[in-house]
Amino acid sequence: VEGVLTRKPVWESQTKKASNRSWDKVYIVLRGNLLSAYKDQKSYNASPGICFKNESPSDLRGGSCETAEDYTKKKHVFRLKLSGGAEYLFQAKDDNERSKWVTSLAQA
Ligand code: I3P
Repeated sequence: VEGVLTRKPVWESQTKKASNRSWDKVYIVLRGNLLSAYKDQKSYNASPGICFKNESPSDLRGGSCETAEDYTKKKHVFRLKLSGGAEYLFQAKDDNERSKWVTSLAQA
């Protein structure tokens, strides 16, 4: 599963708010339990080992993913929580795309 999403880091860990809280357009790739972000699809195709801002891929095991009904500033937003406490908001292009991502990420 892969595609363009807009992403905002919210929590870095259970107790630490993310310092960079701005929305970034990223190319997201889910492979097995690992979720990686890339600058764009071209960058992913050219160098799949080099992630957006040199981030490490996120292990989704033990995490959770659901629509973010409480976040009302943007539409089609969902929330991803990782087992270590990190949390992100993602914006999909429509509700259908959001459903697909939430289903895939919740299962990973
Ligand atoms: C952030 C940016 C985000 C905003 C966030 C700001 O500033 O404006 O869009 O989140 O608010 O800190 P910057 O671009 O300077 O990093 P929202 O879009 O959700 O409002 P926050 O700190 O309240 O999360």
